[in-house]
Amino acid sequence: MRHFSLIFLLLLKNIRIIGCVGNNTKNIRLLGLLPITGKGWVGGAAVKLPVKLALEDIRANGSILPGYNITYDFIDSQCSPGIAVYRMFEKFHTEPPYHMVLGDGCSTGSEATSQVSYLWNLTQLSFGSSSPILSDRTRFPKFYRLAVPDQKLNDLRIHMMKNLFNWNIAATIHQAEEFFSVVTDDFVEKATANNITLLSQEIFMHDPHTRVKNLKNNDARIIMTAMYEDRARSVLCAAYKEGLFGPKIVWVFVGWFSTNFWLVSDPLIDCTPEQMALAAEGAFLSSATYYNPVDETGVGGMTASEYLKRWEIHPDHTPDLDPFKFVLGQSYDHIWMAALALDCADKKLRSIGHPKTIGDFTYKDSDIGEIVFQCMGNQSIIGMSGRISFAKGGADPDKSILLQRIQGGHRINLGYYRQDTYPNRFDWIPDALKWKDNKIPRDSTFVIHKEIVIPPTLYITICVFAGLGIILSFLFLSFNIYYRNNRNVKLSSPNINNVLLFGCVLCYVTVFIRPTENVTSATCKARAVCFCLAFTITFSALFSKTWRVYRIFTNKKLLRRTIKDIQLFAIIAIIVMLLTAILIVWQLVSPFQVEAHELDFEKDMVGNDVEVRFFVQTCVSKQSTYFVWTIYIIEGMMLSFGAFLAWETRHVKIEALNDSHHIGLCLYNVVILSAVGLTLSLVLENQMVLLYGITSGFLIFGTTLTQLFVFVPKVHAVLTKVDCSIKGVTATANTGQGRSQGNASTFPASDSAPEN
Ligand code: ABU
Repeated sequence: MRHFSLIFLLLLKNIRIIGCVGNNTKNIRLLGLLPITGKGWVGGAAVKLPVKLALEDIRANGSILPGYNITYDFIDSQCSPGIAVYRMFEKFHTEPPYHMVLGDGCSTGSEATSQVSYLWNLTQLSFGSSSPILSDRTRFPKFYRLAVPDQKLNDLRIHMMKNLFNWNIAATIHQAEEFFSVVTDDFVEKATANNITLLSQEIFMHDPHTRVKNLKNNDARIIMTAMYEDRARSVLCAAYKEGLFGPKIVWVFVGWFSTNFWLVSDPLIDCTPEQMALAAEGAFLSSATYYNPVDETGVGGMTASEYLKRWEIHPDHTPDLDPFKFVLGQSYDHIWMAALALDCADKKLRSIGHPKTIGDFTYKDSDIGEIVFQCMGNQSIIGMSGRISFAKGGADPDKSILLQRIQGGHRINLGYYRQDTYPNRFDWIPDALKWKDNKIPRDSTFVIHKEIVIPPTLYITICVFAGLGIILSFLFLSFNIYYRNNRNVKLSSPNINNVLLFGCVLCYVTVFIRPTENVTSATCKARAVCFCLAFTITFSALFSKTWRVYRIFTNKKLLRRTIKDIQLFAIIAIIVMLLTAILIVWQLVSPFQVEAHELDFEKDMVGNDVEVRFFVQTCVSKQSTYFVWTIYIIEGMMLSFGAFLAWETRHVKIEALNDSHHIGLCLYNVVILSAVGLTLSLVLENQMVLLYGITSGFLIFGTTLTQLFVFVPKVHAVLTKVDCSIKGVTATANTGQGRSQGNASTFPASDSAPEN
């Protein structure tokens, strides 16, 4: 029984072979890998009709593969590497040998299948895969394609940025796939070589929202993308939500997405079609030319436009596949390329007297496989998608690049980047490009830096008050000099009061020196020195006089001894020299420099295209903290000590030291104003105008008050001719230490009055 079966099978086999030989027709078997369902690029179904038309034309031609019957079989690769490889293997193991693999339409599928198809000695030709890595002959030894690899689109993108629209800043975002990483790396390399600044390079796997947000935060305007169209939809939806769309934002996608890819319904997208349309409007698309731009007759005896008409009226044509119309030319052409390469191989085999013809090919025939591979590399045709040949034996065709833009909700052809010319040039389609309001978007927010200056009205007002203060100082100085022999003046140490007036004038002068606006290191030094010395001189004059009162009334011996002005001058000189020394060391160690300081919180937007950033010019010294705080501490200690002395002598009434009471008031005044001024200067550090206004106000107010406290009583006394008797002067001291115990004591003014 077993023998019977065997004989039966052998008979059957012989019958098939005989049958084949009998009608003298061998099959040339092509296996198509079409991504029809799945994710990524799923336009495989659109390839079927062009394949059918091409096979009809080749058969009708009669001179290609004569005596053979060309067949085309396909699998749905689902744009998935695993499924593509699995289904291809299945075909290899269950079907008679194929002569060529045609596909995949997806790069991910082509990458997986072409790494193994060559092991079956098969040449593989893809109509549509555009991943740059497929050009690598070491990884994909027998792979060809009709699609231009996406990195070649980068040349157009760079040309567009530099030469067409003068954009020098861009950002990138790509899907995490080797395909898209390589395209993006290529763009980054070319951009860097062309001095294009890259704001950020975003990568995402699934949800691009945070990456899109980052683009927005980086103020990206020109954004180069590399991704499949399902991810492009997610990106646009995220862009809509983030507000990263509109006439000022330029998205650049690849052109091989389906025609209205942004409107394709997608369960993963929660944006309405209207929102997607808004986000996509104005986006650019770059791709290889889909159809021969030259109106010439190609293979099949027709022009590209004739071919399209034929396709359109064909009974098998279904409009639902129109979004993938761009693949029609390449799909038609790749069948011709395959047939011509196999025809070439057949002729070659016959010419070299090979025992086998192409029809006898098995997967073990590496020599035939090599001949087919060589023949494919040598093909050159005028196809429906353009002139096709493979550059220098490489995997890729040379083609012009088409630039499109979504305008008014439609993809509009703008022009062609000619890579066949030297230098490469861009041929515009007249009047195709329409910018909103005829304005080319900027590559970044235009930033205007504006210096914050002290408003002239404020400055003039302050200067007027300071000027009046100076006049007042000079009036008091004149009074002091004129009435120097008047006892009221004489008894109040007029020389020390002159020093006080000098300090006051310096205080007023300080406010004339603006802390910002055209500052130089000299102005920085002048302001610091002026203010520091002004304060020190004024205060030390007050302090020294208070100290004298305190000394006299806390030391009985001194009652009969004169504390001379020279001693007070010595105190002033010591304090001033100490502060001067600190200032000198400060400027030697860490001199002032002028720095522009940008104020983050001070920004104005003009539209969303121009940003005005405000800055102030400030005096900066690296070690200023140490010196400033040393000065604060010294002045603070003196202020505290002075206030203490004034408090201790608050009940003293000495007509001989006739202004002691007022000096005390001045000290309190200085203490309070200094404390408030210091606090405000720390709080308002970055608010230059406010700080200038407040500190100047405090300075003018405090200085004027000091002058008035000291001089008004004297002027009043002199003008009203109050006799400053030196007899019967009463002095009352409350030291708080029980030294005078509040006792009143009298003393001869001539003993204690500090006459000069
Ligand atoms: N035919 C569209 C290209 C997509 C891809 O290479 O995967």
